[in-house]
Amino acid sequence: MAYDILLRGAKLISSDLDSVVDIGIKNGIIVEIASSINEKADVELDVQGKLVSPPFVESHIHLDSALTAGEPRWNESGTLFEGIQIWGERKQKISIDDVKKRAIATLKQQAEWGVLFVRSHADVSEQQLIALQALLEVREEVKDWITLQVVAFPQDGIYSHSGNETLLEKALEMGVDVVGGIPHYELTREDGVRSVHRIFELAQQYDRLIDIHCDEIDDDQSRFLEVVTACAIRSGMGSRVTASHTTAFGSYNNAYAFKLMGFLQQARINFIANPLINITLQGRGDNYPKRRGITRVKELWQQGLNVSFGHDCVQDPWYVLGTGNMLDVAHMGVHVCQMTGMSEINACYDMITVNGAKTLNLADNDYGVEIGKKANLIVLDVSNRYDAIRLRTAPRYVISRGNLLNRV
Ligand code: 17E
Ligand code: FE2
Repeated sequence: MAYDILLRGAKLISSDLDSVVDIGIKNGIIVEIASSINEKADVELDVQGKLVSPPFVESHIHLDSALTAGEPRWNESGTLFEGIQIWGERKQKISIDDVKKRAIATLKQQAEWGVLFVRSHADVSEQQLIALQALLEVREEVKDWITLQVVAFPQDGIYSHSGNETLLEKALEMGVDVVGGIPHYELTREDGVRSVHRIFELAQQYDRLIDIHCDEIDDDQSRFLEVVTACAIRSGMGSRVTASHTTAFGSYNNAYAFKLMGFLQQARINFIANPLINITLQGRGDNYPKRRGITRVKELWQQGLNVSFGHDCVQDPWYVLGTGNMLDVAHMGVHVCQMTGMSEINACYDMITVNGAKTLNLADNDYGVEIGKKANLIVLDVSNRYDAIRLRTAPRYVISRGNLLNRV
């Protein structure tokens, strides 16, 4: 059998230091992995011991606001709340075309960096649901080369404005993959609790995943994670549930945090930390010492819970930098979470690959460099995860569904 693509001399992430393999791809599937393949192929890539990895997974980004930094004005305070205000002004002027252009430009940038699976939030607290409509159209338009999951994200809260709860349900009817929320930004603690219950109700009614912006604040009294945890335990939704940001977890006292860890062990929910943005956004009200504003990534990982890293933003009112390169995210994660041990650095790489795939609940045959799975993989110009994070270079090759996307 002639292969469509043959990779020669591939260093698989899972293998020990010096062994390399050949990988045969046919009709979009990895059909053979062996120490030496003698078949011919339309495209032969001699990768000379370079690292072959499953693609990067962007588990948390806001594509609707991407590439709007400075519009209509710069976020001078650098806080979450000024960001929400500025986006509130910018979203008065969005159109389907505007959102689609920026989202697709960002997705192309991401694919060049080897990202082939993305979960994006779409703000559904705008009356006409333009951002949502646009991202649902984008999901369809890009599906041959990148998988996009869309989260219905009520940026301004569900109960803070009348009509927002209805908009959230409408988003479910329109076909979002995931239900979101923002309990720490509801008007009262009670509203926040109620919003979490409502999100679980909707997720079960419509059979969708959950990903809640949860406790993204420095307030050590912001405790919606325990509500999410309780709902996850009682509903049995566990791994279909994600708590994003949870930065307040970094401010909780240890007695409370340890108790919560025990409950999290039962709940088995996923966590997403966004180190690039939360190191800049949080701690703005602090004098010195200044908090890092990140959830307890290392401890969650040590407890065997699933944690992934997201970019959150690429050039928007909350984070003006950003390129789409997940290795930048992992690099910042190593610093902010102080995960500099070798196994910790490797774990940070997993947080932008396999752990993200788990958070997204990807189908088993979509992800992983194994025989019989879809041919989604990247070749990095390094031979291990440590150098990948240290150097953060663009992939040499990106293969999506058996197609070679770039050839630098
Ligand atoms: N909205 C929000 O509530 N939090 C964020 N980090 C971003 C948008 C980017
Ligand atoms: Fe976010």
